[in-house]
Amino acid sequence: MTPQTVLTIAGSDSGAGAGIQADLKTFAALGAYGTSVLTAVTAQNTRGVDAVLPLPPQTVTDQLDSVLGDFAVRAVKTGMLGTPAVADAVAAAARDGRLPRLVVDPVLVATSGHRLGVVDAVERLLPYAEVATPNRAEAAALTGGPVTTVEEMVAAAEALAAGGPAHVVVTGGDVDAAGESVDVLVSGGTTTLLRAPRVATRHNHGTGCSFSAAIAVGLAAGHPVPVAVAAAKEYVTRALTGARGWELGAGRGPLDHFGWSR
Ligand code: PXL
Repeated sequence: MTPQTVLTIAGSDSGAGAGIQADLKTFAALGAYGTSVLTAVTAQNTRGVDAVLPLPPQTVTDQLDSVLGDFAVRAVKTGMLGTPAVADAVAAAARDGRLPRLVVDPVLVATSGHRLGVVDAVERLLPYAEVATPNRAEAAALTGGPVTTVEEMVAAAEALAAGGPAHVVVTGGDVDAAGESVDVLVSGGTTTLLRAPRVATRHNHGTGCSFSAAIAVGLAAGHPVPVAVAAAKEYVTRALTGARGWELGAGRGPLDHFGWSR
């Protein structure tokens, strides 16, 4: 059977733990056919980001035209956009209705501290998102308030949902919640806490990328947002668990994307 086609619009991670590489692995692990539009090239490994080259907006538009002109793309996710000009190019495609079932992962800063995007750029795209998936730091940057507790995650998710995307998940894999990873989903006016056991590992590089990519696969299959989000959380928990004993690089290593199928 022909797989559903999904598209990631994101940056390249040369260490292949996050970005385009994490997205394509997630798509493949979950049975979708992944296409990719690169927004930037990063030089990085498990220890951090060493250099970033944003691509020209026209190069992004050219890739979008090539992919969307040929493939029946069912769902799209965006990750690192890099510059406001690239965000504008992507937002123009969204405005024209060319990016179905859009998941926006508002990537702003790598865990290593390297800046990968600006709030201004992300805000240009958020109004077109069906689902937005900020982590706590990104939710704080977008709402202007601290997001350190589950209560603040709820407030931030509700504030973001009021201003654009129909569905918002604020991820809190790192929130202090008694050994649990808690995400907050606001969907159709209803707020839900999604809980999973916290996986004790430093190999969590690319968790956010993989989560939003997995949501896009669920949406491409036609699932409602809450179903796609719950399945994505299960997938990421499994991928984190699989990589606990891995030794790939000296820093924060990648997830076990294909543990799902083993
Ligand atoms: O996890 C956010 C992210 C997204 N995209 C790229 C990245 C990172 C984090 O390092 O490198 C390319």
